[in-house]
Amino acid sequence: MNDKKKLPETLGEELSRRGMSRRSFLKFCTAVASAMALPASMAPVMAEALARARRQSVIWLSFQECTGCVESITRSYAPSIESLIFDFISLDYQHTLQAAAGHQVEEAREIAMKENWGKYLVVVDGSIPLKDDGVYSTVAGETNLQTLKHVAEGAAAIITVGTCAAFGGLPKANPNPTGAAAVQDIITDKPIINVPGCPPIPEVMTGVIANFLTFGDLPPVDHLKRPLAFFGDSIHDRCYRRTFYDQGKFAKSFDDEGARNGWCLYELGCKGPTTYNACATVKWNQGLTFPIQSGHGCIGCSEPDFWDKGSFYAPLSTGQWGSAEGIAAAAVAGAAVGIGVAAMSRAKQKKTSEQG
Ligand code: FSX
Repeated sequence: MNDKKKLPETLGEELSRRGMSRRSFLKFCTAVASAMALPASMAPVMAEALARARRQSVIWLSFQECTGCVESITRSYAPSIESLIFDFISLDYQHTLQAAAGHQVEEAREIAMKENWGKYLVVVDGSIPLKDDGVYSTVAGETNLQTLKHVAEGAAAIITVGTCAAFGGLPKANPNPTGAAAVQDIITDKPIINVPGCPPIPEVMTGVIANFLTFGDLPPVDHLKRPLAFFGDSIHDRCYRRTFYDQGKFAKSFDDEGARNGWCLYELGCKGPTTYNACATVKWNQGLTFPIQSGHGCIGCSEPDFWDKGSFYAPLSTGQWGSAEGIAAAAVAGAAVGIGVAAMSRAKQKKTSEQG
C-alpha cells in the first residue's frame, strides 16, 4: 500500500503498463463526462488531465459503520477503468484494506499527512460518536472525533462515503445511543462532498475522484452537499416504471398481476419520489439492475434520517417522508393526478432544456 517507488507516476503510465488502449480510456472519459453532466467536448480534456494525473494521496477513515460501503466500492468490477482509478490512488491509510497493523499503520498515516499536507483527500465512512466524549468508537487509543479533527486539518477536501458519514445514518437512528453525528456536523472549514447511500454506488465515488483528479476540485453539489450530476434527479424521475405511475397502474402486492407486469411500486412503499440518487441510471453490478428493477421498492437510503422515517412497505402518503418538491404530495392522490404529474414533469423538462 505504501510502496510508492515501484508504482507508475502518472495514470497515463499505469494505463500503458496495463495495455489499456487510448480508445477505451477516451470511452471511459466520455461516460464520466456525460454522467457528470459535462459537455461532450470535456471528454478529451478529462482524458488529457487524467492521463497526466499523479497519484493522489488518500487517507480513508472508517468510523461507526457496517463496512457495506467498503464492500460496495471494492466490488467495482475488476478490469474496468473505474477500478483502475481506485487502484491508482495512493491509499495511504484504510483499516479494512491495509496489510500493515498496529503502530506502523498510524505512523504511515502521519508520514502521508506530513508529505502531502494541504493536498491529500480524506475519505470518511461511518458516523462519529460524540456522547460521553466519544468513547463508543476508538482506534489506536484515539476517539473517532480526535482522529477526524486531526486528519481533517491538512486535507484539501473531504469525501464522505455512505449515509452514516454524510448524515449520521443507522448509528444516528433513534434513540442514537452513541450521539452519532455526520462529518459535516463537526468539520466546517473544509470543502466536503457527500456521497450517501447505504451503501453508495461505486461509480459515483470514482466519478467524484476522477473529477478531483481532472479539475483539482470537487464537482458542483446540491443543498445536502451531494454531487448534483448524480443526485440532481429523484429516482422516481428516472425510473423506467414511471410510465405505469403516470397511467395509475400500481402493484398492490409483491406477487399480484401488477407486480408481474412490472407496474409501479408506489403503493408497496417505494420511496423513489422523495429519494435523490443515481440508482435508476447508473444502476448496480456493472449497470445490470437496481432494487426497483429487481422488484423491490426504494427504501430511500441516500436521504437523511431514512431509517427513522421507516415505513418501507407503506405508501409515502402514510409515512413521515414529506412531499419533496410536491412530487410525493401528487403521488398521494395516485392515479387521479398521474396525468398532472406527467404534465409537471414535461414542463420541468421543457424548462430545463430552455435553460440549458
Ligand atoms: Fe453506513 Fe458504510 Fe450503510 Fe454500512 O461504511 S451507509 S451502515 S452500508 O457501511 O456507513
